Amino acid sequence: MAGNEYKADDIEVLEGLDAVRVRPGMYIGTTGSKGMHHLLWEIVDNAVDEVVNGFGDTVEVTIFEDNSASVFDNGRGIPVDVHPKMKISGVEVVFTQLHAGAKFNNDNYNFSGGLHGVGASVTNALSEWLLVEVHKDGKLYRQEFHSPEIDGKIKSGIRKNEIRCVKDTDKRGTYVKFLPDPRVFLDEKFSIDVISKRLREIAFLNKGIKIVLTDRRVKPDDEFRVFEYLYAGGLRDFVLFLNDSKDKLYSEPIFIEDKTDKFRMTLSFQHTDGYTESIFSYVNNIPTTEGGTHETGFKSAITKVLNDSARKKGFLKEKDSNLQGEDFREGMTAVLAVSMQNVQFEGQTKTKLGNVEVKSQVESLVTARLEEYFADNMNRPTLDKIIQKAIQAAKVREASRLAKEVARQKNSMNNSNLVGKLSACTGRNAAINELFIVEGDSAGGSAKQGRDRGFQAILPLRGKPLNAEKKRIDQILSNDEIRSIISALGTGILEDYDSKDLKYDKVIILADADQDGAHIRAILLTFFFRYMKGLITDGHVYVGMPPLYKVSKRDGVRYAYNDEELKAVIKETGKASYQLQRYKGLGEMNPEQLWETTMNPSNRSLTRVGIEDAADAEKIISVLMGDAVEPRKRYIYEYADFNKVTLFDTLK
Ligand code: 1YM
Repeated sequence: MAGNEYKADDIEVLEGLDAVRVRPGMYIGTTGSKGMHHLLWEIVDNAVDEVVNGFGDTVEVTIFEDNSASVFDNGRGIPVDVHPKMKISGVEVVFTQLHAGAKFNNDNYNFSGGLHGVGASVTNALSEWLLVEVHKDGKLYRQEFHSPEIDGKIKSGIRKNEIRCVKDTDKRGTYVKFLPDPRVFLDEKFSIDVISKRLREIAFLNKGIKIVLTDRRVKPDDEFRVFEYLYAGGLRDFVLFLNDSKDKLYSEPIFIEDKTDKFRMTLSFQHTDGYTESIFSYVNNIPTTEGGTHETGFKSAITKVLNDSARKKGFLKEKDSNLQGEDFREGMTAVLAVSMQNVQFEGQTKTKLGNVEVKSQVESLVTARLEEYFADNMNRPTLDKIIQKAIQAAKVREASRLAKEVARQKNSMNNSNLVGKLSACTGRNAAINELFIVEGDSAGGSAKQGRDRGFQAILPLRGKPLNAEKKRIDQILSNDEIRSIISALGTGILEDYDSKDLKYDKVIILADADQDGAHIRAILLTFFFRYMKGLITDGHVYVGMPPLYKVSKRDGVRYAYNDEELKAVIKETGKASYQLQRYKGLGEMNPEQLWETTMNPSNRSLTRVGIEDAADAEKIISVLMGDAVEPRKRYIYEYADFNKVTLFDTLK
């Protein structure tokens, strides 16, 4: 360090506000847009504090053409008298001393004091100029600050003049106007979107206060843009606002407000018929986007209260297990705000409340007030709707768990008893193997005996499978018929569907040629369409066509698959006598006949099922197989009778 030794004199001692300019990041995070807006929030916070504490009722914010901003509140006005120790005005203390704030005592809690704010002095330090006007006791006082460059160095936020009374006034309150220093923030400009959003949020969080925002940066002859926010309902209005475009489960948001001496909590929530959970939480008006102990307390309280109610009201029986918190929160929009002292922020972005005691505070407040709310019979319909929705959510949750389990087990399902019904084929070549899904046990028996067991497997269906269009996934997946189909095919379902694991090249539906058979076909096709679409789009699904008639003559037997064929066969017979049998179902055929007419690849007639237009198929399925009766009637009336309607295009 030769010739470069430090002396005490070289050590620069940065006084007060100059330190802010050297390391602005330490005080406002960035010198970008966010940091510049922070200057405004410091002043807004002081104004809002004053109004929230009951002095005055209005905060006015104005953005000017030169990117300066002003804030006015009609409260008491910052003290203008000389501070006994500092020998400067109260205003000067507030704007030049880091972390200056009002003194707090037990009668005078200020929840936000010194918590989020770094203080109005930081705004002054990073402004080119700042003006304060205090309307107090009939007088208007004014003091100005600026940051001039002196001897090549910027002096930050020094006073331009002592505070002085400039005239009489009949107003009350504090007006602060400042210009963010372009030497710090370069070309950054105030964003009316950012500011209006935050001011609206503050208005929601502090019911009854009026906030007026004016943007004066408009072309000369335009009207200024003015926004006014005042919410008598506070968080209740916030929730209604958030749910505005949604379908609500009940019209009146639940609203809870409570305070102990050092802790205040406000909560409002309302369920929509959607599935997303949106919880917004705040501490001292600051968003806690990462959540924290207040949210945890809120969540455990509603889970407990609603589970207890569900049991008490008989929605949950003794043997039923509790619903989970996420079930109760499905579709819920909630806003939770707490005000407290000594806040500890944690998390990646320091937006998570860390104070452990808050969990139990919120939990017991919410529990007590919610129990009270739901004890009122007037609120019973709301309670019922919330619980019913949660029960539904739990079923869906259980169903997706099941679906995943089915998918996971898809390869090991061979061993499960479900496949007991399946008569597997002996060959292992998936490229030629065929699975016949056969309506009824007796036809299944014939098919089993008549088949070529080398490549043909038989799965008899006992009853009708569930209609995938009408039942929830959990019901569908607990249906035996459906489960045996899934396990026989091996592919898994839905997002787990994997064509690589398909064990058959052809999946052939064999049902009777009557109304019931048509219904079973439609149900199976609907299931494949909803749960294994690839099976259809890849052309693996076929409909088997059993004959409708058997014509026995002396020289042998002929089969006819429809009325036209029957006519032709009878014509061929000429004058010879014949015996005609009309099959009423597959079960009337013996194994040999079934093989000959329907299963033998060289004689049979199969119809391949395809989808020409998926969206169209979607629509048709939901109309034909769904719940709504009217559209189905209309469709059938317009197009065909149900039996003949082709659910899908059939590709020969
Ligand atoms: C446009 C910004 O700063 N309003 C404001 C600030 C104060 C008071 C009133 C106030 C507070 C108290 C007593 C008190 C502040 N005063 C101080 C300090 N609007 C704006 N309105 N009298 C007036 O809290 O006891 C800090 S902020 F420290 F001087 F008391």
